[in-house]
Amino acid sequence: MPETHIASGKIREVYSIDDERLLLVASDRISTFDVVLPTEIPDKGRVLTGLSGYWFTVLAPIVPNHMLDIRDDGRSMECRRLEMLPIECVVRGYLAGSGWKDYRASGEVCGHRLPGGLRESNRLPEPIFTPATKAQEAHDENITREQAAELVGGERLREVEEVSLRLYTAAAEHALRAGIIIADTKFELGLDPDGNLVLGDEALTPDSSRFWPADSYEPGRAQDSFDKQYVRNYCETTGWDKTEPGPELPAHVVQVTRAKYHEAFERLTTIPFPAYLDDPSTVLG
Ligand code: Q0N
Repeated sequence: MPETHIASGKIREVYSIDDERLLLVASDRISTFDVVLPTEIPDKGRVLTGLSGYWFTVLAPIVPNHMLDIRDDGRSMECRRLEMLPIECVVRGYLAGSGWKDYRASGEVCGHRLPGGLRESNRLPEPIFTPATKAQEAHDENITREQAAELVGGERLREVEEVSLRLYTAAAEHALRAGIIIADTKFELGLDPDGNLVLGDEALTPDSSRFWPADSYEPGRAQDSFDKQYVRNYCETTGWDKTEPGPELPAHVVQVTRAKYHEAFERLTTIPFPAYLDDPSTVLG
């Protein structure tokens, strides 16, 4: 069955299986400061595919998803082909990244007026839906509800917002019990042939979300990344100017980072990672 390559992301590849199905393949590549590094992190793609599969399984009562199966390699997910909506569905539970920047400049994030006096990384009074455009190469751009409604329609937008907030809230509660703060996350939703809303892409991985270690959480500063902090700290010691090409990573940085991915998988799923490698369908419930 010759699958044809149809798209590449920085980290993942998309193949066509047939008219109804796609194959999403997660590589072991890692990016930092928006640059893909020349050194891979072994198992990273398997961890992210397994985590996505786990979340799709536990969150299926909230919304159906595109997952059909995870292949025996543990890094490839067979998916239903959807008609993807032209917005990124971002949910923020904490003030970080462009949300913090926008709040500092205007007191608002994507049209949500927030209380005064919030500090960087503070938890928000309640999670907010902050849609963004899908930029091809450049950074996704935050848009207002009104702009998002022009892209998907007002009624669909209300459905997408409610589903996104319920997904984030359920996942963030689960993760916090495992000692991981999911500060924010990005969902991609699509429509099946009957027009039903379906969750696609990867979901609630450290590449599509900000994962912070709960035990060192301290508002008033930027937080450490659960998975990439050791890589970032190493990169800062090299004098790298954060343009292509990035630095090679030494073996100790690879090993510490690989262990962080294993740890995130095991804390969130309570499944030993070797058991996933032995049989990836263990995350499918
Ligand atoms: C699709 N993207 C953008 C992989 C993900 N279920 C689907 N049906 C139709 N199209 C897509 C999906 C999904 N998922 C979504 N590309 C195709 C996100 N990509 C970026 C590269 O890595």
